[in-house]
Amino acid sequence: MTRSIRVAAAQLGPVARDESRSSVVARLVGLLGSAADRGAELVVFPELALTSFFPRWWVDPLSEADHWYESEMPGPQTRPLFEEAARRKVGFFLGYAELTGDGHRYNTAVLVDREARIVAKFRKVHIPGHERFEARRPFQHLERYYFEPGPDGFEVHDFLGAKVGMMICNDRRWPETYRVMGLQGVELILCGYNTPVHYAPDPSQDALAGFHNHLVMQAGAYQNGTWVVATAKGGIEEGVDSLAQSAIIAPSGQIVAQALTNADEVIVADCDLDWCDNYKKTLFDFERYRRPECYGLIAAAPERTHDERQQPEESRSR
Ligand code: ING
Repeated sequence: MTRSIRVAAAQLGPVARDESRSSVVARLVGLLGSAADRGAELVVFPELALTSFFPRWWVDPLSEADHWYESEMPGPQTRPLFEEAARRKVGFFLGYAELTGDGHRYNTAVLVDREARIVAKFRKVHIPGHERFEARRPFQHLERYYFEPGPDGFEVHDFLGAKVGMMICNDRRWPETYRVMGLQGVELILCGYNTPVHYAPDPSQDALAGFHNHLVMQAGAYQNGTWVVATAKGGIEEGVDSLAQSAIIAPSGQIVAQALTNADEVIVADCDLDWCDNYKKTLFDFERYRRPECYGLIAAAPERTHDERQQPEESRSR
């Protein structure tokens, strides 16, 4: 009897700046219903799924951005999604901007089980973009102004009979993301992203946005013997062309399902979890083949010279 889980990526098209939470939640409920109708047990929504990608705009003082964040999850406006998920017995991954009671701001995702209980929370580790307004950019990417880096790293959870991990957007570009979860036996990594096609620091990368998106996730999946389900908020959102291309990727690195549009769209695949061992127990048998004694540089703090190298520093508080 193979261990299999039917997973959906519920891609969002653009969310307008003035679109209400309840309007967006209605879209999420509709997508979850379609996924459930197709037998999905788990639905993956995008990063910052409840609002327009607000880091494209500068506001000062920062408190003027508070309305983009959730201070409770679920709250009155997101509860309908939790209720529908419980009614349909479907788990989900939801990305949103989190404002904690003690004033911390994170780019966050929650993992919610089939009874609509939050079983895990992940806070984005790699925060891309810049800290202050940069006039020369056609649009801003101020994630480093709006979010602190997540302090907890990458965890793997026993969920729906699988070992499930989470990452958000830029995290998917860093090989360490996958390997830290791979070393914990991850079999299914869930991801949401908002990726502008235009990359102001090097526009030559624009034409490669789709290639780079799938490249990093196919490599991460294969090199760690894990499934990856990655869901975009895509399309032209407030004038910014954002990559769609949501995908479900097998431990072989093959793309088994991919979104065809830049709009709201559900894709579904049966993820055979036993397929992971085809790679974990052969090529990537970490116990047998890894050489961690040769990898110290990877976790060393950059400013350490060779003879000063010590244990990796604690993650810096902001
Ligand atoms: N977005 C981007 C990402 O890593 C980015 C940052 C934008 C990278 C454009 C490259 C090009 O996909 C987020 N939200 O991390």
